Amino acid sequence: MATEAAMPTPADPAALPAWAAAAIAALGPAGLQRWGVARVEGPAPLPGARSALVFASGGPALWQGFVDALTADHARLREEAHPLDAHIARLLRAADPAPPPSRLWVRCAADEPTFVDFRPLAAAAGLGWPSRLGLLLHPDDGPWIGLRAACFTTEALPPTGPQPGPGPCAGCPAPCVAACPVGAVPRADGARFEISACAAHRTTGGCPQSCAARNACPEGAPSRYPPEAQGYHEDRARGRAALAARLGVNDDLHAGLGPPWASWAAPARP
Ligand code: B12
Ligand code: SF4
Ligand code: SF4
Repeated sequence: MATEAAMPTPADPAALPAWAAAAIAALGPAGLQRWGVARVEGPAPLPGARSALVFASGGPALWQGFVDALTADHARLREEAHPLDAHIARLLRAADPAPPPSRLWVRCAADEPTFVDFRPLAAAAGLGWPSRLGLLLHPDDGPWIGLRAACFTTEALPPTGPQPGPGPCAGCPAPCVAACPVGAVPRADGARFEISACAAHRTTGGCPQSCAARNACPEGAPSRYPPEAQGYHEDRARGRAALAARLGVNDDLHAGLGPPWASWAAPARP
């Protein structure tokens, strides 16, 4: 799938079809408040797709809504293998309950059967810049943005991206480099994040609760996820257990379910 973004235009839901404006209005208050439109060219998960409306969560709002939902209904934690992904799937279904064949929602989730490489797509939709950390940096949320879903549509929607200029890494003293204990974040401009160094460290117990390099980035500091959310994302098994204990949920059905550590040990590089 090739994507191409036009010059930046103001992100105005009123310029979009009613279903898209309604989805933006419904998802924003739930913490999926960052969105943008990328032009799609070439193969895509939906044949004939011309645009993708991309949704992301900025800062801790999505996590807070998720915890509120679990607090109201403990079964959502106990019975779901991937409760945050299931929470987002519910939000998307409510926002667009009966999509016609001309549009297809693809989630960025552990249990999503359709793979989309979300970082380039989100960058094309104007949701941020590439960074030394390997993560997309949002203008307000910095690295504290989670890419959650894209709705591919055969309609040609007005594109919103990309962000102008090189982004915040240009000229930054790069505290992220020194913060990483194993040198996974490259000092050299343009070099790739060393996922294998990070993976080797983590598979032997390093950085169990949070990524020091991500936390050292000054961009979007007020949007940093709370420690509980960082723990859940970094080590699902431990983070999930901590969440269940705090909420008083019996987590016997999926205890020990964690991230796919094998993919850290042997990252799928082309
Ligand atoms: C597999 C995966 C991993 C693997 C990495 C394997 C690998 N090959 O690198 C592991 C498990 C190690 C991992 C770790 C993490 N991940 Co991860 N991961 C993914 C996943 C599921 C697919 C990525 C992928 O394999 N793409 C395909 C391969 C071919 O791409 P690639 O070789 O890495 O890179 C190509 C392009 O993507 C491009 N590119 C690479 N990096 C970037 C960055 C930007 C900004 C752009 C524009 C382009 C670009 O260059 C390459 C050209 O071929 C995505 C979700 C998704 N579906 O996109 C999340 C995702 C990338 N991960 C994410 C995060 C947050 C993390 C972690 C911080 C862990 C965590 N707490 O969640 C760490 C940090 C990794 C780091 N600093 O880079 C977020 C990033 C959000 C953001 N702001 O950018 C994503 C988008 C998930 C999400 N829901 O938001 N991840
Ligand atoms: S600390 Fe600076 S160099 Fe590192 S990712 Fe953040 S903005 Fe980029
Ligand atoms: S998780 Fe740890 S090893 Fe990996 S990039 Fe972050 S600080 Fe470095």
